[in-house]
Formats: sequence, structure tokens, C-alpha cells
Amino acid sequence: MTYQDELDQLCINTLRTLAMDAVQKANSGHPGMPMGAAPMAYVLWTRFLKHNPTNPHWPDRDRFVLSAGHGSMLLYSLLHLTGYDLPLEELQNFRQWGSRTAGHPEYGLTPGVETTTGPLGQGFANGVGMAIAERFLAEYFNRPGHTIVDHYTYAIVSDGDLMEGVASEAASLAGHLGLGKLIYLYDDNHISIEGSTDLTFTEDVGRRFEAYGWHVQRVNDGNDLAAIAAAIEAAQAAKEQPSLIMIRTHIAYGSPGKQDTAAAHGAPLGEEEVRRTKENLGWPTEPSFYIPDEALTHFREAVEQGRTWEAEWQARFESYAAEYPQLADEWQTATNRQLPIGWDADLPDLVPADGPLATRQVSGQVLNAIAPYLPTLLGGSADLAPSNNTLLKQYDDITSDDFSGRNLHFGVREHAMGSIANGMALHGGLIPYTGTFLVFSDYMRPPIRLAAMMGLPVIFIFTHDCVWLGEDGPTHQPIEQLAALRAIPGLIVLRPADATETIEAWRVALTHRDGPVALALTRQKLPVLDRMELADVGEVAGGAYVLADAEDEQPDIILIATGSEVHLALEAREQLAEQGVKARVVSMPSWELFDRQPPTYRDQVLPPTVTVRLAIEAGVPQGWRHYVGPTGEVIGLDRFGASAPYKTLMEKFGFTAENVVSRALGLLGR
Ligand SMILES: Cc1ncc(C[n+]2csc(CCOP(=O)(O)OP(=O)(O)O)c2C)c(N)n1
Repeated sequence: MTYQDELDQLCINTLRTLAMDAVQKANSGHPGMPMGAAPMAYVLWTRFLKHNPTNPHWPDRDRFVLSAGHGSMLLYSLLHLTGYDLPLEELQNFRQWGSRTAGHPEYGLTPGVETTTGPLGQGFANGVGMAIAERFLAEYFNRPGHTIVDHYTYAIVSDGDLMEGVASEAASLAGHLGLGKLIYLYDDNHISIEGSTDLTFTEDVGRRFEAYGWHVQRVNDGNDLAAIAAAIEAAQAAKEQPSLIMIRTHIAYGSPGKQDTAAAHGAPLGEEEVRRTKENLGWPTEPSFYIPDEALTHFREAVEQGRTWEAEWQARFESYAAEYPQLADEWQTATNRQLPIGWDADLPDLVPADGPLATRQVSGQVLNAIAPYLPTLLGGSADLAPSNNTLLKQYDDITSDDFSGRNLHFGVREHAMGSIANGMALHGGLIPYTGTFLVFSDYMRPPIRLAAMMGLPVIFIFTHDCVWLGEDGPTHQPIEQLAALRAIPGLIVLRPADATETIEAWRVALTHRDGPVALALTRQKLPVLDRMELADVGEVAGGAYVLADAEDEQPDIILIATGSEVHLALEAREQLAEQGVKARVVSMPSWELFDRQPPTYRDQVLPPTVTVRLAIEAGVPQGWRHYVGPTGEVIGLDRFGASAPYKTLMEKFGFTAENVVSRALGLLGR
């Protein structure tokens, strides 16, 4: 063995033993994966990964995603060893309250963690979004002789990742787009929780990925560093295809009793087995968390190297900024998650005579009005662009040969679309949006949840927002989806009532830069409300506002509605007035925004003294009790919809002004 070979082994065994020790100390976690994948991680992180441990946010760093997030100790060890701000004590506090070493990697908690992983397949698809972002930004910003965007996206993916459907969706799109700078290392250890992958996963993964258009290589020995390095080089050279390097590894490598067993997947090896494994690896059994000086020194070379890389990039950026000051400004604005001044200059101003208009149509107008001002606004739909009105009409499509367009076509892949959009947001520099029908938000729930958890500024456009989409019938009619989205902490859901509210909803979506927003938009046309007569729209950002009121007097009843049902409430209000009932109509496009307002504001909109309240929304009533109180009622839908023209449905389901009036009178005891 040469000195280098010995040093390599020392470093790799440091990764293995840190994982074993941390999991043992926490008495919980996943030691097997880090032990088997340590060599590939070592090669990638010490010979290829372009990163700067002292500035994890350097924009042109290579991205590294540990998609098999249960192997988190592998990542934490790499971060600590290469010099990120993650002291050894954090590794010793693995999985404990208040530590930065959570069970699975969490974005924003641990410096150097690029995305929250753990739900298998998500990291895989996030990486595809990062690679799309890199290519798009390179196309937009780079100039001859001035390359400021140029990096790889790497991931370690596991059997579980590749079994998940979302990975297949994302892989298919990545292959289609020819994302040559996407390089995935597959920890092919033949073991998952229930045992051998022979139980469920016997397809030829390599050929599957070849069929997707990926460049596929096989490394038969996961400890063969030279072979792994050669494969990464070959993957880099395959410039027009994403790469999968299938590396045959052994879970819990080095453990005499647990290697190649499912027992090593998600439980500590046990004190005795840890000792035997260390002996087997030629490692001192004491102390635990032992890091040999030579290993640390070698890993820490990343600090100086990283500083140099970033300094070189900074110099390149300065000469770029000197030559292209405008572009450099745009770059700064985009990467700081800011909006350029004047981005809203061309927002439409719509009046009743422009209507009736479906809110999805207005949303399309907004998108097209802001796109020229927001060059890094990038998104598309899962094959429903004509219905979702998500197309940027003045721009071309993104294709494998040409990333200068602005329209992404996700194909019928909602789940991956959400995860890819998250990856685009995580990469930074982009304002990502997606489009599909509201009912299919169910297909996107995992990434929406993660976007909320990570505080990502992704805009999820959902059209066909309730049963009134009509003839397509109950499979396409959302009933419980609004409630389900509202249940996600940190997600802002907006269901605007007309054109003006839609424009304001978009304003909220674009200025809300630290979390995701879901827009629920109608298929059917709605009148454009007369803002000369009704309240000004400025309060959409407040979540709810008084749209029409009982002039200067305490109302007898408050009608609260969202979206299309606001029009019903307005109609009912007029009919009630004829019967001497003073009704206030509150338009409530967003619960979440309303809940954030100070009590004084909320009490102005929903005065505690007015306890007779009726909420109207074409969806499950769940949650509305909170706003109507114990003496209020809800006109909602506790059943699935039906296939019929929407006006018929409105009548059959009791969404008529007459029914609202009669329910209101009932509540008032008249
Ligand atoms: C979506 C999702 N389903 C289930 C799990 C629970 N889980 C964690 S790891 C794993 C499979 C482990 O197999 P593999 O990916 O091969 O990891 P290894 O055993 O090699 O560590 C499962 C089912 C999860 N994390 N995410």
C-alpha cells in the first residue's frame, strides 16, 4: 500500500466509524449506508466536489444531495471533516433536541445541507431541478469568455430512491432534457429494510436508466477508488446525458456480524459489534469519535481549496460585472431572492367591463405581464398549460438543445414537477412555478410539504379549483384539497374571487420570498367586481377583508366566502337587504394570511360581537368552524361532486343565492 492508499483508507474508515459511533451513542439511526457508501463519498468529496466549506452559499458551488437521507451521518461527517461550521460536538449530539444533526438532513438547519431529504426519491428529483436551474442560468447569464455559472449536481441515491415513482418521473425528464451535468452515484447494496432487494426490486436498473437516455456505468467494487474516480470522470465527459454510476457496495461494510444484512440498515450495530467492526477495520476501539490527525488534515484541505475556488470565481464575476453591469445586477437581484424595481409595471388593471373572466385567465395575463421583468421566472405545467394558463407566450420552450426559452414542459409528472420546482428554488436564482389542476395537488403533496418545511419560494398554480369545473365529474373535482393544503404548516393558500383579487394574489405570491404559495383558480368565468362600489382590494394581503357592508351599522350576519362563492354571497346580501337583513360580505382569499394579522385587524373584519355567521365554500367544511364560531354555519360539500354542467351542480348542491338567503334567515331565526 502506498502512503496515499493508507491515507485514503484512514479517511474512509473515519467516515465509517463516526457513523457507527454517532448512531450507537444516539441509540438510533442508520449506520449501514454510510459504512458502505463511504468510499464513493470520499472520492467525490475529496477529488471532485467544488465547494467552499467556509461559504456554503457560494452560488457556483457544485451541489451535493444525499438523497438517501437516512444515511445522514455520512453527510454530517463529511461536513465536519471538510471544515463546515459543524463541530464534532454536533456529531456527538446526533438526533438530539437542539442539535444541528437531525435524524435526516434538514435544509437551513445544518450548514452545507442543500436540501431536506428522507422521503425517498425527493432528493433525486430535487437534484434534477438543481441541474435544470444550473443550465438555465448558465444560458441566461454566461457570456463568451465570462463563465459565472458552471457546476455539477451530484447525488448519492439508494435502492429506495430508485424504487420510488417520483425518481422515475424525474429521471425520465432529466434524460429527455439531456442534463449532462447531473451525476448520480447509486449505492447499490442490494439491501433495504425488509431484507434483500430480491424481494421486490429485480428489474435491470441500468437498462431502465439507459432507456431514459442516461449514461450508465457500473462499478463492481464499491471500495475501488480508482474505478469510482474514473467513472465520475467519464460521467463528466458525457456532456449531453445525465449519469448514473451504479456502484456495488455492501451495507455496513466491515462489520463481521452485520455486513450485507438488513439489520444494519436502521439500528445501531450494538456496542459489541461496534468493537468487533473497529478491530476488523484495524481501528482503535477507544476513544469513540476518533479522528486521526492525518485524516482530518487531508479532509480539511477542502477549506483552502474552497476559498481559492470561490476567490477565482469572484474575480471572474468582477470582470463580468465590469463588462456586463446590467446582467451582474440582475444576477445579484435574482440570487438574493429580490424582485427588480418596476417588476409590476405592466400588471393589468381590470374593470367590470373587461369581464367576465376566469381567475385562471387573469393569472395567465399576470404571468405574461411580469415575465419580461423577471428573467429568471421559470416554470410550466404538467401537460395542462393551455388549461392552467401558465404559458409565457412571448417565449420559446426549453428543449434539450436549447435552454434559452422560458417554458418548461414537465409532462404528466406532477410529483416530480413539485420536487423539481423545489430543486430549482433550492439552487437559487430562480422564481419557480408549477401548474396543474387543484385535484392533482394530491399527486404533489410530498414536495409541497417539503417546500413548506424548507421555506422555499415556489409558486404552485392550481386551476379548476372546485366542483364548478363541471362536466369532468367527481374524479376531477376537488373537494377536500383546499382543506388538505391549508393543513400544511407554512403554506399560503390563496383562492381569489375575481380578477383584481387574482392580481393581488400574484403580488402576494411574488413578494412572499420565504415560503411556498398555492393559488387556487377557477376554470369558469366570474364577473370582475366593481371596486368603485365595493371595497378596495388592497387587503388581499391581509387574508380577508370586508367587501360589502351594512352601511355604518352593526351587521345582523356576516357571510364569509372565498373564490367563486364570494359572488354568491354578494347576491345573497342584496336579497337579504330586501328583507331588511343587514349582511356583511367578507371575502377571505387566504386563511393563513388572515391568521397572521393582529387581533385588531381580525376583529374589524369579523367583529366578535357579530356571532351570526355563514361561510360559503365549495369544498369540505372542515376548518370553517374556526371562523364561523359555535353559532355559525357552513355551506360546503361533504360529498364528492358529480358530472354535469356547473350551473346544474350549483343548484343541486345548494350553492344558490336563494339557499344562502334561506340558511341565513334560518340562522337569524326568521
Ligand atoms: C417515501 C419513503 N418511504 C419509506 C421510507 C422509509 N425508509 C427509509 S430507508 C428505506 C429503504 C431502505 O433501503 P435503501 O434505500 O436501499 O437504503 P439502505 O438499506 O441501503 O440504507 C425505507 C423504506 C422513506 N424514508 N421514504
